[in-house]
Formats: sequence, structure tokens, C-alpha cells
Amino acid sequence: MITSPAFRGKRYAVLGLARTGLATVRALLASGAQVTAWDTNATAREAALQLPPATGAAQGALSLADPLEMDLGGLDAVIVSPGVPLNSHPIAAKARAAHVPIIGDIELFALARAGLAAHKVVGITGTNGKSTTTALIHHLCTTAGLPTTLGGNIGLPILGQDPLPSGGVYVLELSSYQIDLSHSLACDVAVLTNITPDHLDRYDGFAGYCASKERLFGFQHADQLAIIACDDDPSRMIASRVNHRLIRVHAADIKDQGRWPTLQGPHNAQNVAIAIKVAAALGIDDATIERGLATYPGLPHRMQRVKERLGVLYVNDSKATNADSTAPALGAYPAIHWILGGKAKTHDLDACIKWFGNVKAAYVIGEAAPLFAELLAPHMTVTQSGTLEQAVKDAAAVAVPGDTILLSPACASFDQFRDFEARGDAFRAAVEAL
Ligand code: UMA
Ligand code: ADP
Repeated sequence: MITSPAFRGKRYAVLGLARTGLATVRALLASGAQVTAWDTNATAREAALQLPPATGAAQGALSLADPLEMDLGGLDAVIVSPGVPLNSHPIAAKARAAHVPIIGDIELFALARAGLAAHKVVGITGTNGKSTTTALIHHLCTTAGLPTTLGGNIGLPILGQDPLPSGGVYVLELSSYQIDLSHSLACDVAVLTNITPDHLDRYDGFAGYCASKERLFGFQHADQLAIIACDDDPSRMIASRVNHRLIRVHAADIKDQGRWPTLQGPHNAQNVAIAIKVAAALGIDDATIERGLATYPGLPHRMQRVKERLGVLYVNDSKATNADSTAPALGAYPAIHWILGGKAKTHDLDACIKWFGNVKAAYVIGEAAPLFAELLAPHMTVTQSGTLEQAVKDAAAVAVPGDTILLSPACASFDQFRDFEARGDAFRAAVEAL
């Protein structure tokens, strides 16, 4: 766990007690801070009370109270989880009125850096490809023998990770929500993979979402490095406004992906182009980079081959939560039974149209089923399956050897599942149950 003397004796309110909040409370208590924690969910509050006591010299104190009901005056900060919608949640106005900053765990990490052994931080943001690029950079560092850890939006709160020895590299996946909650994370290398419309329920239009991503580069110092994939207009625009060291990359820089089995497809060319430049900036030599690319194991829920059964391939791409991330999966197989739907983020599937020729039939599920059925019916056979389990059964009943049954939902999961991981696990279970 990462702790800091900078938090000793300070007073914080922590709102949200899931992964981020619990790791934050633990780190603050172990640093000797006074913490008032809250979550609207009683089970989450109970989990905070069950946290193991802090070890070491510093011992903070924990109490439970709703920050909306308490006097915020005198607090050093209100720390909110990324999932708390700051654009609509009343805590934002209340903290502003009390002149108390609202921050997140990433900002606490930024404040703790002064006490860490000499290190570098690589921060990766973008609409798609963040986790893949983060895990790949981490793998290249490991291959080079550098002390390294990964954290952030990839599902591992950074304050819960162990501090690195001198020369370490912290590789952080940063969502726009996490960037919104930071003010000073100066990344030695900051990365932007791409930007397409996403999370528009949390921002004042697409411009607001782009501005959130751009802030990561505004935090950097003059001698730090920005690496931006310039394959879309918003990313090119952000690159044009960077006034410090900048490397522009393109998916087309990568000519031959044949040697890297888990990094196929044009989207992964973009991720690789970025990772190579980051690794070089960290001093990793070409031969080690090549070895790392060839041995990268891939991540679950991203175009993951789950099973081959009766000549039919089952692929779990549950992490594809918008049409832009589903498009490359549709481009990767020739005869697809496509399972899609969930909580739609946009009202179209335009990014996928160029690959419709690869789709034999679609099976729609969740809230977006009626919308997607209407959009797809002119192009392909559509079955209203309703649930993921039924969709797997419907597709398996008609698929023939050589076909691929692909879960690539182009939607968030929250209408039917806890998160994309639970959805991917449910897909695997449904396949195993056939
Ligand atoms: N809550 C309240 N009151 C509210 C709203 C929420 O008490 O008004 C509570 C909820 O009950 C919940 C907590 O606040 O217990 C919210 O937690 P959270 O959703 O932030 O959950 P974490 O487990 O801390 O997960 C967060 C990120 N979640 C989101 O951004 C929504 C995780 O990213 C991230 O992996 C994790 O921190 C560790 O950094 C997930 C994600 O979907 C994977 N991210 C989005 C994406 O990738 O598109 C941005
Ligand atoms: P993120 O963490 O940004 O959501 P992931 O690496 O988890 O990104 O990939 C999410 C989805 O997007 C997967 O379905 C994957 O196949 C696809 N994808 C990965 N990299 C890219 C990219 N550079 N551009 C577009 N889609 C991508």
C-alpha cells in the first residue's frame, strides 16, 4: 500500500467505498489521517468498518457519516470515487461552498510521490485501448527487468499497490473521471490513445469529454513527454496544443504484426505504436521491446478466445463498451454471430457498418435491444434474445463449423451486470453450459 507523511493528521471525507474508496481509506488510515467515510450502499459501509487495522507508526481514525449531512468546514479534502457523477451529485456544490477541494485517489498518489523512491510515472488515457496499452507497457517494463506496477482504471487502485524501489515505473490507466479528480499528476510520460464520443452522460457534450482528457497534458512539466496517437481529429487537436516534448504516433507506423500473436488488428497496431515509443523513452532497448511484444499475454475480456466447440469459436470481447471498440472485433473474423446490446452510449452503430459483411446474424440483448434490432434489421438477420444466456443458446443453435460466436456488446453492462467483467464471466459460463 502507498502511504504518505503528507496525510498525517489531515482530515478527509471519503465518498464511495468500492475498490477506490476502500484502498483510499486504508492508505489514509495507515498514513495517520482522520477519515469520515460514506457510501449510499450499507454493505459498502460495512466493508470499510471491516478493514484490517493499520500497521506501523501512524494510526488514523475512521468514522462513518454522509458528507451531504455533515459540516465540511475544516476538511483538507473530499475524496470521491470515479463512479460518483460529479456533474450531477450535490457534493460538488456543497464542497465548493465550504471551500474544500474535491479530489480522487490519483491526486492523493500525486501528493504522495514526493515521499516515494526515485521513480517515473506513465499515465495512459484515451477512449479505447487504455487497458491494453497500460498492460503492454507494464509487460515491456517487466521484460526489461525494471521494477514496475500497474494501477488505476484497469481495476487496481494505485494506493493499494506496493511502493516501488528506486528506478521503478508506475504505469497508470487513467479514465476521464480520474483525471477530473486530479490537479497535479505530472506524468513523466503521458499517453493519449484515441478519442471518440463516450461517457456523454457525465460531460457537457463531447467537447467537455475531450477537455477532460487534455488536462492530463496540462499537468506535465516542460521536460516531460507527451505521446499522442494522431489517428483521429480530437487527438490531433490536442497534440497541436501541446507546448512541451511531444511524439506523434499512428497505427500505420506498424507495418507487420505477425510476430505478436496477442496484438492483432489495426487497433492493436495503434496500441503497439504507442507502447514502443513509451518503452524507448524509458530507456528500454529495441531487442527487449521486440521480446516483450512477442510474449505479451493479452488481457481477459478483450477479444479473448474462450472455447472452440464443434468447430465454432467463442470469443469474449465484453470490454467493447462502445461501437468504436466493437468495430475492430467485427473486422477480425469472417463469419460472425454477433451478440450485442446492454446500456447504449450512443444511438448509432455507425463505426461498425464497414464490417457488417462479416456478420451472419445478430442477437440483441438488454436495454438497447429494440434500438439495435431496428438499426441492424435492414442489413442482417436479428434475433431478440433478451439475455446473454439466451443469446449464446440462440447463436449456438445455428452456427456451423468455421463460424465465430462473438460477444462484443458496443454497450455498457450496467443494465444487466455489475460490470463488463461480470458480463464476460457470464458469457464464459453460458458457453461452458452448452
Ligand atoms: N456511490 C455513492 N453515492 C453516489 C454514487 C456512488 O455512495 O451518489 C458509491 C457506490 O455505491 C459505489 C461507489 O460510490 O460503492 C462508486 O465506486 P466506483 O464506481 O468508482 O467503483 P470502484 O470499484 O472504485 O471503481 C472505480 C472505477 N469505476 C468507474 O469509473 C465507474 C473503475 O473503473 C476502476 O477500475 C476502479 O475505480 C479502480 O481505479 C471501471 C470503469 O467502468 C472499470 N471505468 C470507466 C471505463 O473504463 O469506461 C471509466
Ligand atoms: P479501455 O481500457 O480504453 O476500455 P481496452 O484495452 O480494455 O481499452 O480495450 C477495450 C475494447 O476496445 C476491446 O474490445 C478492444 O478490442 C478494443 N480496443 C483496444 N485497443 C483499441 C484501440 N486502440 N482503438 C479502438 N479499440 C480498441
